[in-house]
Amino acid sequence: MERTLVIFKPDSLNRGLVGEILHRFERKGLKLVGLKMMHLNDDLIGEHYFHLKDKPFFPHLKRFMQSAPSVLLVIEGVNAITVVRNLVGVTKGYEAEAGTIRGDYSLSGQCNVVHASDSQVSSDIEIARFFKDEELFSYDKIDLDFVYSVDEI
Ligand code: FUP
Repeated sequence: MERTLVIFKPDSLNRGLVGEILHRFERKGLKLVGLKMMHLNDDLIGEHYFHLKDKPFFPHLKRFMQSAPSVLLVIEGVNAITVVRNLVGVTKGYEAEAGTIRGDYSLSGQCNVVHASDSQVSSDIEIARFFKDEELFSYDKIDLDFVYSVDEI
């Protein structure tokens, strides 16, 4: 099983999309193991978007990400990192395929509703950045035998 970090960005909260998008992850069969609301302070934004800190759009991105709280999730499943990235779609909402979250809910390269970890290395770092161990839950989800075949888990 893999775990991956998802952030519902301030546009999701302002547009009232959190429940609808969370429902998509649940309907897919993925397991929710962490959930909280946070305001992302300067340090967290600086770390999370370190790879973009020299881009001209970084100040706008930071202002946007601090314009409202975010809702953060940790999601678990077989191949969860790839599965969630595929559900989310490519970065720019206006390029994302219809049927993906960004493709269905975003028209913007910045206000693209959600973030999802892009690799095992990133997900490990991002989960540790935003969640304490005691904020993550291990439990038996009762539909497991119908979400995966026995040889898949
Ligand atoms: P992703 O992994 O799809 O979230 O994409 P990136 O890490 O490349 O970008 C992170 C965030 O930077 C995007 F979600 C939105 C923001 N961004 C902009 O604001 N403008 C751009 O041109 C590209 C990215």
